Amino acid sequence: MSNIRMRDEELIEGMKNRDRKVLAKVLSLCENSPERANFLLSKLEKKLSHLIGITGSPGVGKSTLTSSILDELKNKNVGVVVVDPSSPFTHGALLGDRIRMQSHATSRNVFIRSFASRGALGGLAPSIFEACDAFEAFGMDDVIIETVGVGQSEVDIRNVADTVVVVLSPDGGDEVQMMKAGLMEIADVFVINKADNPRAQILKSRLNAVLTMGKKEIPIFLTNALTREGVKEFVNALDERFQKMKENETLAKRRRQKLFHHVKASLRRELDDLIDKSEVKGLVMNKDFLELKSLFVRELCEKYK
Ligand SMILES: Nc1nc2c(ncn2[C@@H]2O[C@H](COP(=O)(O)OP(=O)(O)OP(=O)(O)O)[C@@H](O)[C@H]2O)c(=O)[nH]1
Ligand SMILES: [Mg+2]
Repeated sequence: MSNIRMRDEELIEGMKNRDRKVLAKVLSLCENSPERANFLLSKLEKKLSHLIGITGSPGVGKSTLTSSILDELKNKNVGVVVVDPSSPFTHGALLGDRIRMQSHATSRNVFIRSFASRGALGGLAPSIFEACDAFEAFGMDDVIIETVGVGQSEVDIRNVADTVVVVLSPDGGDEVQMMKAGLMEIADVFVINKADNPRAQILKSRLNAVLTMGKKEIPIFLTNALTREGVKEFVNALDERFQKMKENETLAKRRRQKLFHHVKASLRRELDDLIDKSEVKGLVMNKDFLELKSLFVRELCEKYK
């Protein structure tokens, strides 16, 4: 693994020079050839970006909120990953995402990339880890990851982001039911979007009542993503939270957890590839269970000797 191919050198140089075309290529590598991306990215210094996960049910306003966050973060370099849901009922909204975010797409300091999701309800693809590394290597201040659904996939936003923002909206039917179903455990911050809806206040008091039963203190923000009302306050709070996380042990702890899950996802992926390839090559023929198992383990050990 020690030789750097010429092409890799070019990519590394391009990343150092903050060449957006090269970033696009590296992000494609993250998706299609993640182990090569991991290798390349290990050669680059990384900025400690604030990795912000934005999650919540379809249609609560995650993309609109992301757009208004970008408006507030004008002086910062920001990477955005929109997880492309494979679920058919969100396809219309996805087109909307593109149109809404287009105003930012041409901005020099914002880079938006959509990623295919793996879970049926649009969880996170394992290569999200590499994508975050790529944005950090590019020197982004913040990275926003928009994803639909919680706990639907093998890779959870909680294991990727430094801060998980759970967005709720008053027009979603049984939001409080959803909170009980696991959102409370993963939320670091709640946003009740569509605050222009009078029921937003009711949702806030109900959420407050649920939260008082929990152990940790989770702030709630009310926003109108369309008019940007409440967004500045929310963005400032995110910034303050990140500064605090850096000062105390929380960020280091989250990053250790992220690293663990990154390695796990990467090993799983490699083992899967190895097993699939062995089958194609016919290596699985005439071997019994233990022989095959040790063959795969040996192959993987050989690679990392
Ligand atoms: N009234 C009101 N409408 C909003 C607000 N924020 C977003 N919307 C609208 O809600 C709809 C859904 O917004 P999106 O930003 O696409 O929601 P999303 O959560 O990204 O949706 P998915 O990506 O499909 O999960 C759009 O029609 C938005 O214009 C808000 O604060 N108030
Ligand atoms: Mg969206």
